[in-house]
Amino acid sequence: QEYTLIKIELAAPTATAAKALSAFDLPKGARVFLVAGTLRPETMYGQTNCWIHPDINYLVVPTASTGDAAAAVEYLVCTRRSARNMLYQGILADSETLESIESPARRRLRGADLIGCPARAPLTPYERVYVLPMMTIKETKGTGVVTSVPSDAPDDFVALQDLRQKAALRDKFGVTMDMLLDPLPIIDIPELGDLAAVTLAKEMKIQSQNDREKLDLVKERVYKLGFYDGVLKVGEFAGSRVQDVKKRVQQQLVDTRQAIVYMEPEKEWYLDYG
Ligand code: ZZB
Repeated sequence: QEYTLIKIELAAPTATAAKALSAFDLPKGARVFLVAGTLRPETMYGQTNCWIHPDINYLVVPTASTGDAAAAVEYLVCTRRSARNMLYQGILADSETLESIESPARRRLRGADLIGCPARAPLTPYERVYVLPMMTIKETKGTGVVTSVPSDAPDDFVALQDLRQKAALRDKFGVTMDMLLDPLPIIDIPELGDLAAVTLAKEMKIQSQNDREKLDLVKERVYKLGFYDGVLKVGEFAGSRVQDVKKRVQQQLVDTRQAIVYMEPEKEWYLDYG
C-alpha cells in the first residue's frame, strides 16, 4: 500500500507542546512536521485540520540528510511503528532514529500534548489549521497522523461535528470553536455535489465517529465516486478528473518537498524477525 505523507508544519507550539518537544533535544530552530498518511493527495486543497490520537505516544525523528545543502534536516512526528518503516525506506536518519525508537520511555510525545497547535498544511487556502483529537485513529496504520478533509472524508466530517456539537469534548481537550474550520468544496461529483461526504453523512444520519458501519458504507461510496466521477474544482488542475491528476498532484507535492512517498508493509514483518 502506497501512502503519500503530507508534511504539516508545526507553526507555533502551545506551551504544553513546547514542553513535551523539549524531551527530544531538537536543535534550535528545528522545523517540526506532523506527517499525515493519505491515499488521496488530490484532496489536499480541502484540508481544514490535522488529526492526532490523544493517547498515542508519538516520536519526533530526523529525516535523512540528502547531501543537498538546501534540504536541511527536518523532524517528523509519527508513530514508533511508522518511524521504523521510514527508517528502512531511507527517509530517516539512522542512528538518531534508532535511539528514539529504542528508548521510547524517555522520548515520547503524547498526542494530547499537541492538541490546539496551529500548523501550516500544503495546498489548503487556510493559512492555519489546528491539531485536533480523533478517537478512531489506528496506531497500526499509516503514521498515526491524519489530515482532515471533511468535504470528501466522512470520518473527518463526523469527527468535526462531534467537536462542534459537544462542549464537554472540546473542554476535555482544550479545543475552541475557532479551531474548527468549515469544509471546503473542492471536488464535484455529479451525483453528490461538491461536499460529497457532508451530504452523505447527513443523509445517512451518522451520529458519531463511532458509527463504524454507516461510516464505512459512506466512505466506500465517496472513494469510488470521487475517483471515477470526481472533477477538481480548485487549484492548478481545476476542471480535470480526479483519476487523471491524482498522480500529478502527488508528484508535485513530492517535488516541492511538501510530501514524502511511504510504503506500508503488507504485514508487520519485523514482528516475525525481531
Ligand atoms: C485524506 C483523505 C481525504 C482521506 C479523503 C480519505 C478521504 P482507508 O481509507 O481505511 O484505506 N487514515 C490514515 N491513517 C489513518 C489511521 N492511522 N487511522 C485512521 N485513519 C487513517 O485509509 C486511508 C485513509 O484513512 C487516509 O486517506 C486517511 O484519510 C485515513 F477525501 O487522507 B485520507 C472517502 C475517503 N476520503
